Amino acid sequence: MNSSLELLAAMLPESVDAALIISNENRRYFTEFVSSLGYLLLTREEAYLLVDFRYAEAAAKYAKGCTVIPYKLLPEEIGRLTVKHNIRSVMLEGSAFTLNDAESMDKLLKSNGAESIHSGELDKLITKLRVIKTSSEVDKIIKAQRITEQALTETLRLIKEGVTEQEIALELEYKMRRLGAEDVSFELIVIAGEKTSMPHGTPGNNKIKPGDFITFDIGAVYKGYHSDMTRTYALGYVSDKQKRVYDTVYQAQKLGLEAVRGGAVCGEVDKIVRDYIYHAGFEGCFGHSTGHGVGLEIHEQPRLSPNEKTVLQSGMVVTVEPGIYLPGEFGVRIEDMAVVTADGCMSLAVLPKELVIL
Ligand SMILES: [Mn+2]
Repeated sequence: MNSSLELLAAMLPESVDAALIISNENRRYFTEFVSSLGYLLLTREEAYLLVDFRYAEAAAKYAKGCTVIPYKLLPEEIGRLTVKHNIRSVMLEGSAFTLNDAESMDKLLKSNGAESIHSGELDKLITKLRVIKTSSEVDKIIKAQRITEQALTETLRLIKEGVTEQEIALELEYKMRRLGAEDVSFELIVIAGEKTSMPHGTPGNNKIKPGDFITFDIGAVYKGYHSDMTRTYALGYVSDKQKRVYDTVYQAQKLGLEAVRGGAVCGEVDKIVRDYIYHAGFEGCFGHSTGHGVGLEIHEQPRLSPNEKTVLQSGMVVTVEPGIYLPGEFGVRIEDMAVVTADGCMSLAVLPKELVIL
């Protein structure tokens, strides 16, 4: 077993003999093996990765810390391992099973004398491990971030009046992949003008014109790890109101990063950012959370949202991304990722955040 599997095995409650992990992200987290299907069965003594013919050769070569078993009939292998390790109870990864799959797994385990547990506890144990990033995980997130920043820097040179949001988004994605990204973190958000008031607007044929804000909410995936960043630029000139909104978001984002540190409560970080925006005269114009964890998934624990009681710990990676959105006019969002340390945080972005007029 490798260290992450050993940690999880040690966390299993006494009443439980095994855990069954089936989500792509968690199989990858524990074995480093990438596949679209597979069953990771963990007992206290041993970890097994059950894969079908498509992944048999690759898994034997690349999966870490587990015994790879290629299966023809899954029930036979599960049955054999249940008997071999005298498994009486198995925790299922509740968030990954559909109702139908859980029902079949319950039946299969029951026919081998084992009961399945759907308490959600396994998911909580895995989250507890994944929420604290190792230095090698942080390195991958930083690499994904650098790819994003370089692609954006190169793409900014192409921005001029008349270029469409979609053209810019395509260019960005192409550049990210050329720079080594295996994917984009999500459908890239490149929106301009009035559309910037929609936090998750999608790029279209809208042509960029002078006086527009252009919002980039973008990220790349590197070795499974995501990056997430938002910058808002202007073309040609800005109005006084645009400038005031930008400055407010800029200050709020700075305050948020200053509040992120080991021991801080997530909801309190959110409150500092939100209060600042509301007191600046924009109450009701910031309707989403201040931030979220990032890693093998783009949105992970912890959440920097109102009243969230989770306490930040060293090694967590979170975004800080306040925004102000004025429907029918424009919006501004600024977002960085930061890794939490004992007495503060280290921002993972190097691109400046002061208002840039292209
Ligand atoms: Mn984000």
